[in-house]
Amino acid sequence: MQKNIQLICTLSKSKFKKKHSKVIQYGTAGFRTKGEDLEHVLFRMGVLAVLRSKVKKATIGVMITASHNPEEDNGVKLVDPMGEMLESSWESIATKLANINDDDIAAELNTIIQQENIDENQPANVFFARDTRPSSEHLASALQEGITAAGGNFQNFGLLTTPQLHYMVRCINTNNNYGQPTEDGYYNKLTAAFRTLYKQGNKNYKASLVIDAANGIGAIQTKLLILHIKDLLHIELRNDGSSGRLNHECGADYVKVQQKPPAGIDMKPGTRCLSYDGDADRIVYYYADKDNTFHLLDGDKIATLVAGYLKNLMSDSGLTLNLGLVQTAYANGSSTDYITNKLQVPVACVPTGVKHLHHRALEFDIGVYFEANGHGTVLFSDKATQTISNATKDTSKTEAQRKSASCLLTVIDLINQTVGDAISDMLLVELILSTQGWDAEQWNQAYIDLPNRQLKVKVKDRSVIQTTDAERKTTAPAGLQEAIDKLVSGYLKGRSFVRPSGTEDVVRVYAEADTRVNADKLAAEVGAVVYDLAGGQGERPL
Ligand code: G16
Repeated sequence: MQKNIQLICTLSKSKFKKKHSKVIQYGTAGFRTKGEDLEHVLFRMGVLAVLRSKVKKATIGVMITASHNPEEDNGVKLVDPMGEMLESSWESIATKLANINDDDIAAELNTIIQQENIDENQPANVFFARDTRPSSEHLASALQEGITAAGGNFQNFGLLTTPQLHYMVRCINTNNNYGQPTEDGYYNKLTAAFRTLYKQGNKNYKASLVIDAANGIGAIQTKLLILHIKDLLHIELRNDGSSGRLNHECGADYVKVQQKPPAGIDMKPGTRCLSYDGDADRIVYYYADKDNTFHLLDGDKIATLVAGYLKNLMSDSGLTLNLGLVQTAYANGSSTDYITNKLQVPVACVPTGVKHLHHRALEFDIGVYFEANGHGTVLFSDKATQTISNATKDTSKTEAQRKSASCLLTVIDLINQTVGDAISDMLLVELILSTQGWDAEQWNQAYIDLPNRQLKVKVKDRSVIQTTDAERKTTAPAGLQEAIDKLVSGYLKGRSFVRPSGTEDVVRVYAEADTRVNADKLAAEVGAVVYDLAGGQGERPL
């Protein structure tokens, strides 16, 4: 390894020199910034992935993407052996390594090796993939050189969605028990489960969809999906990357935040439409009713649909597993009421970031987690999977109960349990709607969202905003929380919170209230307070 470190140092001072002094943090979803500022970070993350692989004695994943961010941004995140996000204690290691001067690399690598007790002779293996951003291919080369310089083996999967890369990592580290680590393996697993359970022409359910692929990798991958299910589901692809820019006026984030359809989709009343984000790990649905009014079915609506379905299947199977749902502060107040009071499923609230939701969902036998922005999945504990599997063969159960248990067991195969996955989530939603025989309107009727608004406020240094209570309250700057409380108290059903983004250089503001006008007004007022107390820059929200 010492020879490798020498080579890494040489390359760090020549080909992969740090060309700027900006500090880049391993944030909500890895490193994210302008693509042009990331070359040295990718090289160093190649090296770090090799070290992580040696520590875990397993294949580590690296995904090059900035997901919902604009096309000129890029990013990188490491994926741990079971396809989960990098362990949080390594985030600071990654941040330090990404930011130190070129001359300090050798010393820092030796520190990591010592502190983490790394066996330098342990072989290392890294899986990596990238999204369709113009900068991604070059950054993938830098990553590959980092892996090679550190003496690691690798497999470059080229263009994949983020959740597909997570899936590949889990497959290889479970000796293919989770599935085959190939694109075909992924599609075969998901679509076989879908084919078994899907009810094509049931009641009001129509087997056709329009997908906004955000001009990203989701388009390429959905074309492959279509090859597997074209006899079951008619899919029309929009924003497929042939002309528009990635995430520009399209994609899940745009639709969720703007609460309107993306460019490129001419909504016809009743047609189910959906948007992925740039790397297809998020999904939101929407439709226009007969009066052409736009209705959004976001992550909260997907979570409630899924939790209700799983709860029914468990009850029909005669199983009493501990089912729970995890949300963040962005969850609409009506969704939390509905889950708690109508579905009677316990709800937990955690800070933004899939890693937090995933972690909390592991505490349930079956943990459904979704961010309102459409990022989520379902986790089945080993105990739950075994109990369900036993129930399919349990002769003390009725045939109907065994059949429901088999259905539940098949559903597990449809779900990418490593992380939120737009393609897998879409198949799950379609399966549930087809089983219920519902159109989008019937799905939407479960509860009515409180009007809500999200804003971004640019400030000098977003780290001045400190939060607590799963980001529902601020502790700094002084006076901010009191000011928010005072504003909120003036609105019926008012609720608002602010938090620094972990993926963009902004402070996010969320507000909900009894009417659209009030939600918009509250958001603007809270945004203005943030601007005044936290060093706002540019345009003041009010
Ligand atoms: C990422 C994270 C999500 C998070 C989102 C916004 O999404 O994976 O968990 O909700 O960023 O985070 P923030 O508000 O901190 O900027 P994606 O789809 O961009 O990877």
